[in-house]
Amino acid sequence: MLEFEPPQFQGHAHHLTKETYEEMYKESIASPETFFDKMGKNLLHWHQPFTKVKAGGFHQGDVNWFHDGQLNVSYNCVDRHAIATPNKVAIIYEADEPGRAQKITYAELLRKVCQFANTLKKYHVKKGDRVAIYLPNIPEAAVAMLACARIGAIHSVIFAGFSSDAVRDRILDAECAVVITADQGMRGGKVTHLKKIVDAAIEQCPCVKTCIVFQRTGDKSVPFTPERDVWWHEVVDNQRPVCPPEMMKSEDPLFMLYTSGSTGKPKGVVHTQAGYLLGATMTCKYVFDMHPNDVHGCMADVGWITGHTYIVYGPLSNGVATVIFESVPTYPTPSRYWDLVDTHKVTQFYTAPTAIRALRRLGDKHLEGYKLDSIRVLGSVGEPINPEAWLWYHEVVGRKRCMIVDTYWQTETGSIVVTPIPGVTTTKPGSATKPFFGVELGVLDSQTGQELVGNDVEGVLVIKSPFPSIARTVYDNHKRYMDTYLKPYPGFYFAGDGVKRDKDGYYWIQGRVDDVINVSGHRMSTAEVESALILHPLCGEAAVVGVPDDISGEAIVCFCSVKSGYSDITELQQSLRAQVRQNIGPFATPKRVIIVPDLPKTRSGKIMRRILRKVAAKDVTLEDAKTDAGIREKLGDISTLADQSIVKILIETAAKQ
Ligand code: 6R9
Repeated sequence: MLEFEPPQFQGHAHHLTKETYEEMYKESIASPETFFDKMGKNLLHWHQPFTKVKAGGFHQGDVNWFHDGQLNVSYNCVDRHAIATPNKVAIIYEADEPGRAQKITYAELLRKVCQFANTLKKYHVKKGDRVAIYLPNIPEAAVAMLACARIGAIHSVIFAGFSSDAVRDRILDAECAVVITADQGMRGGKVTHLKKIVDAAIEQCPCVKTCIVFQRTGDKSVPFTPERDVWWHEVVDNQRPVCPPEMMKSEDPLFMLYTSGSTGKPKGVVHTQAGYLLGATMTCKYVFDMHPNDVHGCMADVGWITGHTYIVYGPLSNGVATVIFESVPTYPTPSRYWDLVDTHKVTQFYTAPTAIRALRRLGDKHLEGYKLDSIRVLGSVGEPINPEAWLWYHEVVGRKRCMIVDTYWQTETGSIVVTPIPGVTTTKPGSATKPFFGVELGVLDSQTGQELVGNDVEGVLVIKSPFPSIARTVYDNHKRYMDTYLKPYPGFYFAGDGVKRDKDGYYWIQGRVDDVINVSGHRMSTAEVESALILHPLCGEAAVVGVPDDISGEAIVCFCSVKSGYSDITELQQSLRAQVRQNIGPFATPKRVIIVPDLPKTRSGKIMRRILRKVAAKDVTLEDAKTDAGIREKLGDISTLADQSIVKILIETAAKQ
């Protein structure tokens, strides 16, 4: 088994050493009140200091932290640095078009945030109101988020790859009166028609009164409804660049972000002010070993939790420069990331395994001539990273001198929960290693719910006690929060992932144990994709499974039984794929659609997905299908199926299509 000692840099002191880390971790678990009292006071600016650190728990679903304290998140992320270091760069905007980077200082950011906060007020947004943000990965997205935080509005950022139906559902669920978007988006040289998509969505959203439109491309043909729409530049430039921050109670909601679970309907996961900000700030400081002059390069999109925490809130709270990257790793060439790293002297670089695998496949020549010597920490997030990709990241990108942090966390955890620590942790490629401060993990037997103690065990991952940045509820549906996370194994937070704890107590995340598929780090539930397919006029029934994929980690395969009335099967498959794109977004496009006469169902009518998973992954072949014994050997017991003959038909059909 490969292991790597954490690198030490000449002339650079890490925040933590093996000794300080051990002591701090122990305290964070044994006396969380003392530990987080210090962290909360040292890392955040409080308007009204807290006296109570922690209350509530997983049994009742009433977790709360620092509840009598008051602060403002935008003050912590912007004002305090604008006061201390006004001319320091806060945001580096690396636009889609190469060579067009722009820098925004903390003083400038403060003015922009204030002007936008005043704009929101002008359109009657008040504390507690929900604001939808559907923007490309541009600084205005961060400005809009921070402006909401400044006045206490709850932002709901909707990733700009979602289709109009998905945008509509999210706006309606949160009853947003204001939507912020752009005329168009630019990604990898391609235009996306954001305003058109938003228009189609809000036609069906009577709650929307105002749509603020940022001019990203300046396209003249963009639709504009004067009674409802306003141009960002026209209204914002008129506002006063001063706006006093609203004082927020620690447990007031900061934002909501939709994520997929086992059912078709996305959940609006709610994060609160102080606990979330502390998690974001602490993990940036310790996991990325952030120092004042760092340039943090998180390549995610602000539309996902990684962008919220590690592009916007975490780095800005620490007062460093954060990169907002609008493009894709292969545009205009597969050297784009490395060009960006050398140009901006990026010190922490954070991306997803899917990008690492894709770049690895394209060859090392794209890294030739790049120094990459500014990087100290290389991070990975979103899905398990296979050891080959890890080693490539370490050797070819990190030149064997950087710390690799494989960080495991979720939309719901708000910030990183399992990770190596620079200067401290011996890494093993493929393992996210050990829990972060305040995080106590458990491994349970999925059937009995019994905790598996000791090392060398495998089961489902749970978190045993609340830490500051854990999500507090699902928007307008606390029952769903309880049912999804806290009821499955009472007293624990159920993460939905399988895990192994090895002989050294290292954690190896095994992927989801529920019906969630992870395509290039995008979380989707099988039920969500199935609901989209059913909307197709010819689709009778659909079952969706994930199959392993070399680049995207997993890919979507759909089995559909269809009504009569189609002539060309290829056309039908195309239109079913288009249906999913249209209903969810391009990132959810199925890799394959297999048209089948029927689905494999048990006598009680449940679809046996494990059969479909094996058929889709080609784990069972035509050769196996020749005999019952062959089928049984590959698929296990299928005796509970209502009609066992369907299995052979499925294997044959899948092989042909
Ligand atoms: C931050 C983020 C969460 C799910 C999570 C797990 C998978 C994330 C991982 C990882 C293995 C890692 N996941 N990081 N699996 N190793 N380092 O991705 O949030 O979009 O909510 O996804 O992603 O399955 O449960 P989110």
